[in-house]
Amino acid sequence: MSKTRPVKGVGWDVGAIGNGYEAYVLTRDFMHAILAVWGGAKLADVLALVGIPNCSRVTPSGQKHVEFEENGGPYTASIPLIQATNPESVVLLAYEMNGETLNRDHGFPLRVIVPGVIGARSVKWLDSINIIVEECQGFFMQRDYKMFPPSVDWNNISWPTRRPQMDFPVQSAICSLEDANLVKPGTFPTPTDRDLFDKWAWVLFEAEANIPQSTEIVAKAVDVAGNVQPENVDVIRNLMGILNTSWHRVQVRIGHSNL
Ligand SMILES: Nc1nc2c(c(=O)[nH]1)N[C@H]1C(S)=C(S)[C@@H](COP(=O)(O)O)O[C@H]1N2
Ligand SMILES: [Mo]
Repeated sequence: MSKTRPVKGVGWDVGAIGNGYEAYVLTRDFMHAILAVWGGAKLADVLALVGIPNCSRVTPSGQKHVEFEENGGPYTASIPLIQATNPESVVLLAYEMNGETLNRDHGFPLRVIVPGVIGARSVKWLDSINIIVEECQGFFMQRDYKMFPPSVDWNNISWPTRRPQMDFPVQSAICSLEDANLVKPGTFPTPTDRDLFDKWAWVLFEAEANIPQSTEIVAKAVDVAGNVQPENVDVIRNLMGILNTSWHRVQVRIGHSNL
């Protein structure tokens, strides 16, 4: 987003999209990391152990929230209790990543993983879990990670008018190419669904197409409901610079490598 007009916030590239990995240039080598496998205890099971059963919107505690607090710092987030206790939402208290003990950067000794929800709610270095009546009032829930329309700027922003961002819009990114990559003349992308489907993870597509000359490769996803990514960033520009789901474009230069 900052390429056309600066935004406040983190300088995201196609990173910040990892299921547990934020890589700034995504290449094939990073794919194992992007598709991280998390190990831990299901939050629903842990809550049941301390006497908090599954609930629905109409059960007395159904409007409550589960708040996660980091150890020794200000980072907090919350999710609805109905989501936390839903066995199908598989919210995890993770202590392993890719079969190994969680490392410090990813949240050792314990972190939350909320599948299908923006990474900002997956609190690392977890210290306590609180059942609270209202959504968490912490900074990162109420004053950050909210989506505003392009008309809102720092002069007219009103934070309470938007809910904390939780879900993701439809998104895609090109992993195995970088700008100015040399691609041999011959074959390259046309999407083929490789029957790889996981509700919570990135789905990897590979494609081959003939590219006779230097060109631009564009990735654009359509979900099962027909939701699409916007072609340009202007319609989704927002002062925080979040959720840039505009088409990912990569310039490809055709040439013969000396290798
Ligand atoms: N305690 C704590 N947890 C946190 C954060 C943080 O700053 N402090 N950042 C959040 C954000 S914004 C993201 S995107 C993810 C990143 O997790 P990762 O480093 O494992 O990719 O952690 C989340 N959990
Ligand atoms: Mo983030």
